[in-house]
Amino acid sequence: MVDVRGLASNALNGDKLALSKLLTCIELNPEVIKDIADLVWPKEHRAHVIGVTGSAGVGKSTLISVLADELASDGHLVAVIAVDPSSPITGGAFLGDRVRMVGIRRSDRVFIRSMSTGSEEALPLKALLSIEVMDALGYDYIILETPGIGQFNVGIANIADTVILVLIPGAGDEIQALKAGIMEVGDIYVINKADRPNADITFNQVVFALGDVSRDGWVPKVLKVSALQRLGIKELVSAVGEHRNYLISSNKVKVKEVLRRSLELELVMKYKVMNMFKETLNSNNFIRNIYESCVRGSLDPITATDKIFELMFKSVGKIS
Ligand SMILES: Nc1nc2c(ncn2[C@@H]2O[C@H](COP(=O)(O)OP(=O)(O)O)[C@@H](O)[C@H]2O)c(=O)[nH]1
Ligand SMILES: [Mg+2]
Repeated sequence: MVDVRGLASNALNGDKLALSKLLTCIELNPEVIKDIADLVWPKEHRAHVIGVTGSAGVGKSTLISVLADELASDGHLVAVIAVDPSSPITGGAFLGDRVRMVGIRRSDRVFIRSMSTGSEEALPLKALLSIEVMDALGYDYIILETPGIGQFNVGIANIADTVILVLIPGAGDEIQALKAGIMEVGDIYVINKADRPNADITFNQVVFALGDVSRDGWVPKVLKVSALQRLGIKELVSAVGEHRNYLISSNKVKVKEVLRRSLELELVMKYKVMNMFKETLNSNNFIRNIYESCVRGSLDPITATDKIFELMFKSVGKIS
């Protein structure tokens, strides 16, 4: 048995290895949160969550690495959660405990966590719970790298306080194709790899595509950056700061927090109901029979679900 409380209290004292192990425990079994809730559950939201999204290869990992380093050099504690398995800053499966720190100078203020194990479906829940725990541990910024495809990306606007959408020179076609989706999601648009030709063209295309859009008083920012050459990073940090100030002054920080928590609760409920279902499927013959009738086609799935829920929640009522 892992001493989860011990790990949590060591993590609270700044022990990164303990934090890493704690997050692994939570990933394997989110139920352990119950054992440490009094220690790590944030009473109030402090950390600023930055979501960084964009297609594979646009330089998200590289950008996050320099952004984290820049924030750390300003004295902030920064945690990075990369849900991209191919992420070079975490080295993917090469690292035993999947933790590494970037940079050399400010490395002790940056904690990196790669989340590539398990089903993609479970990733948002794991990422959210990890965010909550790291928030409680006093991290000022939590940066989330998400691949630009798949379902996870859709939820990023709900999870992050500030969404950075990364594009590269020549992304004009992509902007056209995904115009509605892409242009709705970002608070800050970064044209990365601006050391390459045609960055200005793409910059103008993004500015044009955004038009005069203002979302509740926030006008999305468009920046040219070269993560590789560390150009435009300070401007990016100030843009994040401006967006953060905007969220605070317009009281939207609370709104985002409520969105995040409500998504979290929803995901936990789904997780627990599915687990309960899998358990009872093995142990309860009535439920097994309903399931069999449904998969064989003699019972419709809605009626089957109603019947299964009735039995499942009846047995829950008896236990508690
Ligand atoms: N020229 C140039 N290459 C970059 C820049 N940022 C990242 N790259 C390169 O782009 C490739 C993909 O970067 P990566 O950070 O893994 O992209 P990700 O898939 O979006 O996380 C790597 O070879 C990086 O070195 C940049 O600003 N300029
Ligand atoms: Mg990456």
